[in-house]
Amino acid sequence: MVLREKGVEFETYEVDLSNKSDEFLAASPTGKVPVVVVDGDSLYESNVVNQYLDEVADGVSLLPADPKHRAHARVWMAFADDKFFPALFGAGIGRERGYSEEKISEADGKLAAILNDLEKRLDGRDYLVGEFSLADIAYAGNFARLREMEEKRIVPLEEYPNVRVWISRVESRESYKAAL
Ligand SMILES: N[C@@H](CCC(=O)N[C@@H](CS)C(=O)NCC(=O)O)C(=O)O
Repeated sequence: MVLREKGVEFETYEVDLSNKSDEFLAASPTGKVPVVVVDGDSLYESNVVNQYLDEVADGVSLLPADPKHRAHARVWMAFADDKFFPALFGAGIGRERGYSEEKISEADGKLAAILNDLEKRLDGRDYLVGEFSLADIAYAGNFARLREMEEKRIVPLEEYPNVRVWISRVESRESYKAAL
């Protein structure tokens, strides 16, 4: 999404994460995606990579200009990493991987609290911080998973109308549709 929002041309290569090549493991110290190799140095952690790309590529800036607003964008990026993703993972993949009922219901409760925080934040806002930014992108990678969980009735998205509209707003961007 970042590359497309910035108008950067790129080619896509598939990485088989169930059978990682030596080339990939040499590039990715954590064995995970995303990773960007710049002059032999590997940069990883999606929010770090996204900020790097935003800084080096021309095109519209994906962080607000005002330092305080930038800080808020980073707060919401950290919230995605530290809270949203682990809770979504626990509630979604946890079921597939046979976590105990107790662990799953704990993850469901955490996810509900997190969606509630997002719901409040999005009240009266189109995006998390000002215009569309890296803060929104930090969540978008998991929207498809969230939709699946909605279909399976694991997540009652109708209880979070602001979140629902925000998800649709992000999903309607060309950069999102092209990245799917
Ligand atoms: N916090 C990291 C998470 C990266 C991550 O977990 N990537 C997954 C794909 S979404 C991965 O590469 N998994 C392969 C593996 O763990 O073997 C980030 O945001 O970049």
